[in-house]
Order: sequence, then C-alpha cells, then structure tokens
Amino acid sequence: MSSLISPHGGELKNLYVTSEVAEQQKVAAKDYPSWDLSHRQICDIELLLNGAFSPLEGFLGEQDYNSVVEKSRLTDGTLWPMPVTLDVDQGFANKLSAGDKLALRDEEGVIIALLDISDIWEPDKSREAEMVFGAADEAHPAVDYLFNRSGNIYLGGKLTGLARPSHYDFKALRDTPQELRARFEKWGWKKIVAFQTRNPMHRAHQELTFRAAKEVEANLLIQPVVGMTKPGDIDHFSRVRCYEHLLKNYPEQTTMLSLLPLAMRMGGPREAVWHALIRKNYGCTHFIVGRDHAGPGKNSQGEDFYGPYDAQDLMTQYRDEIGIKMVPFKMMVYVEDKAEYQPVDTIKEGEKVLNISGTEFRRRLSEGLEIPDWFSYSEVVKELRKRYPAKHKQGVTVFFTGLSGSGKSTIANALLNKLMEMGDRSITLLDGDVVRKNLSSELGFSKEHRNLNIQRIGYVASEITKNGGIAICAPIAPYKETRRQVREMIGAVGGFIEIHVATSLEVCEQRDRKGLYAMAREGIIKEFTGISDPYEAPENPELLIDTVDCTPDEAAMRILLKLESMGFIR
Ligand code: PPS
Repeated sequence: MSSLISPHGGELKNLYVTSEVAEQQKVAAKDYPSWDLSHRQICDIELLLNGAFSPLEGFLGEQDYNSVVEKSRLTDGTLWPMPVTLDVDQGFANKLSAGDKLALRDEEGVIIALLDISDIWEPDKSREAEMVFGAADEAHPAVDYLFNRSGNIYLGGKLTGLARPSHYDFKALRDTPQELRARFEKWGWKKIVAFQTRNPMHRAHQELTFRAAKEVEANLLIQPVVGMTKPGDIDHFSRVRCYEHLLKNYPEQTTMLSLLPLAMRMGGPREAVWHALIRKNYGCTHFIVGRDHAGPGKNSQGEDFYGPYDAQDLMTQYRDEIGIKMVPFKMMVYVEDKAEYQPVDTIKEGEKVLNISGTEFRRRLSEGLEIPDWFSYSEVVKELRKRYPAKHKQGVTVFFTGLSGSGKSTIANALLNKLMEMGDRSITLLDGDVVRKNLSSELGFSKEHRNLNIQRIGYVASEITKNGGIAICAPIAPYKETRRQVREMIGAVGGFIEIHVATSLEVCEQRDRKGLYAMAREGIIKEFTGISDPYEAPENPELLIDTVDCTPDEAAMRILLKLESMGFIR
C-alpha cells in the first residue's frame, strides 16, 4: 500500500500490495470467511483500490458513514459526499465480528481484496435515502437499490488489494489514476478539463466540450462511465464505439478518451461533487458540470428530483476546498440560421432553435426515421442503429395462450409458415406439446411445474428475441402472473405480443381432439386446465381470437396484420 504525491491531483492512495505479498495473503485467505461481491461492489472496490476514491482506504466505518450521510464529510472534516459501503445480508453478518478478516471475491471467485473489518452495523436506510438522495422514493434508482437490492448490514474497514478486477473489453482505454496522471505528464498536459457522460455523445456534447476546453485553455479528457449507469441506458459497448468515432472529430493531440468503471448512483448535486473529486484523483484540473448532472429523472409524483442547476450550485458551495475547478455549462441548442450550437441562455429573441430530445431520438431510431446531420455524426448514428435496429428488424415474441384444444398450435403453425414464406427473420416455434417432450420433459402440471415450464419458454424466447429472431410460443400458460413475468423479460430485449386464443371451454371440450377432456372428466387426468385446474384469461392481450368465427388461415393473417401495424414486419 502506498500514497503518491504528484503535481496532478494531490495525494493518491494505492491499496494494492506487491504480487509476492498478494500470493502469500491469498494462501492465508483460504481460512477467512469470504464474500462474493455484487457488480456494484466490484465497481466500488476497483476505484477504492486504485485510488480513484482517495482519500478513502476502504469501505466507510460507521462514524464516517454517519458523517458522510449527514454532512458530506468524513469525521476528519474532509469533503466526501457519497457513502461507499459494503452491504451484506443479516445471515452472513451474524457469522462475523469486528477484527475479523474477510476475503472479497469477484464473479469468477478470484480474491480481489481483504477487508479488515472494523465496523458492523445496521444502517438507517430511510435516513440515508432522505439525506443523500433527497427522498425515500423508490423511483430514484439509488433508493430503489438501497431498499430492494442492498443487504441490511454494512461492513466497514480498511482494504488490502490483492488483484485487479478483470476486464476483457476495451483494455486499451482503461486507466488507473496513476496511469492517467503519468500519461498527462508524458504528454505535457498541465490543464485538463474532464467531461463525464453516461450517454452516447452527439454534436451538442462535442460543442460543449470544445467550448469548455477553449474557455479554460485546457486539454480535454472524455471520461465516460462504463460501470453502472441508470437502468435502461444504452450499453457501454455501443457507447464506447460511438465515442471512438467522435474522437476523430477533435483536433489531434488535444483530447483523450479513458473509461471510468464507476457505479453511478444518479445522485445529482452530491454525485457531481463526488465525480469532481474522482476526476481530481485522476489528475484533472477542471470538471464540466452541465444541466441536470447525474439526474435520476422524475420522482413518483412525476416531478424532477433535483433542479436543473442544483449540481452547479453545490459545486460552487465547495469551490474553495474541492481542489478542482468547475466549468459550468447551460444546455446547448442548435441555432438554425447560424448553423451552430449555442448555450440556451445566449439565444436572442426570434432565433430559431432546433432540438431533438432523448425520447424523440429513440423514437426515430425505433421507427428507422432520419436523424439529421446537425444532431449527430453519421458514424455515431450508424453505431446506434446497429444496436437499436428499427422495429421491423428487431426480434419479437408472439405468445399464444388458451385452453388445451383451443387451436393455438394450428394457428401458430399457420403463422410460422406465412412468416417463413416472407423469409427475412429466423423463426422458432415453441409449441406446448413439443416443449414438454424436450425442454420440460420431467415436468408435470402442478402450478409450480407449469410456472417453471412457462419461465423456460420465456427464457428461450427472450434469447431468440434478443438476437433478432421471431419466437412463436404456444403453451396453455394459464397463470396471469407468470405471463406478466414473461412479458417483462422479453419486453426488455425486443417486441412482445400476447394472443389469447379464446375458444370457449364448451367448444374445446366438444372437439376434444386428443380425448383428454373426457379423461379429465372421469378423473383419469388430474389438474386439467378448465376442468380441475384454473385458467386465468388475459385482460389486455394484443389480440383476441375465437376459432369459432375464423379459420386458422384467417387467424394467422390477423396476427400478421397486427405485427405489421405494430411495426414488427413491413
Ligand atoms: S402449461 O400449463 O402451459 O404448462 O401447459 P402446456 O405445457 O401448454 O401443456 C401442453 C399439453 O399438455 C397436455 N396436457 C395437459 N394440459 C392441461 N392440463 C393437464 N393436466 C394436462 N395434461 C396433459 C395438453 O394436451 C396440452 O396441449 P395443448 O396443445 O394445449 O392441447
């Protein structure tokens, strides 16, 4: 463990021990209790160990935690706005005592660090939510995480770093604070303005960073977050490819791209101060804070959690002690007559301003509509179109539900053939009977087994959908809650349409193609849907079909038209 003092950014912690010591410690650690780190904890630990969270030397103890929550300061008075804590569940904590050593492992089981446990306590999560994020409202991603995903007990203590968390992607763009400081020194960069982002960068962002760098006559560091961002954000793989395209449009040798494996909390003003301190540790002298920095969106009342410039105000409050200068920016808008971007507060009366919101941008991507050059570079748009293809190129699941003998399989088969005839997507049919012969051959018809069966179908369909194919599922799927879960899982990766084949029980029983209803009535088959087991009809299916008044061919055509009207085929 060491500290480094350099002209870039002040004292820097390094919590790693040498590789020889690490090997010895790993052997000893075999006898310690061990904790598998969550993704967020791995992000936090990486930045603790490499000094990006200097002056912290581990996860906060109880007193420091209380002080940070209440005052944005460590107990020694140092400015630190964000609690960085190790949460575990009560059952695990019961086995630990202060003074114990704990081995901390990554997802592959590698010991990343040892924690010398100094504190074990149960935090008041509501107070943390109120004081740090401004509200105990689960619409805030960090509050949701705090209440629903993080453990109830916190462990504090100093860390000893044994191994770097591994990354297999974009290795050339990942730097520790020490490495980045060394690079600045080598390149002769004295003043560095950092830009933080969790979104793809378009022309407005480029103009903003250009202006910031010019204003303070500094080099520019684009340092996007690639750890955890707001749920629903564009994945970092696509974003980094976009940044790489954008980088070509900056003057040579002025700008650098480096990735930050931070787990954001979306904590607005406090998070801005935290981001600034992290950038100071990376050796930057200036930090851009724009509109709604690290904003979490709307609260459960539909109002913004923070004001658009609250983050700038808080940064101003700590101006004299933070050790890095803020470069504040207003929102940039495109002035059509001047064909250039300008801060919104400099627009003169009568000037025509153009803007495409994030929502509108996503709509245009999903409809395959034009995205103008003034908004973004064509290479960036191309990259995003690859990741977010227009609806007619996206995957989709057509999910049938209905009683046994209602006609699901026949219609599904007709639909399969019609789609095959069109020939532009790969199509998979997951028919109820067929699935039960293969994927779910060991399952029966209890509620538990039926749910498992539907979840398996949903999982396979979601993989097909995610990869751009069409999955046609035709199980009975009698339970509403399971269907809802499947819809949610698939909806997150592509299209989902539910079709209720609503042929009545009387008609199904009259047809009794397989003779199962007769056997169910006689009690030979138990738990038979509609007879001795419930069927919960969907309330809002995308389509309802009764096979009494249409042929399989007509039914399949109605589904094709539905898919067309929803944009999934054209
Ligand atoms: S479920 O509830 O969705 O898991 O059912 P599923 O896998 O779609 O059922 C497939 C076929 O199993 C036959 N079968 C039964 N259905 C309902 N209840 C009981 N107890 C039962 N036992 C066997 C039935 O023929 C289903 O086929 P379909 O194609 O729906 O007629």
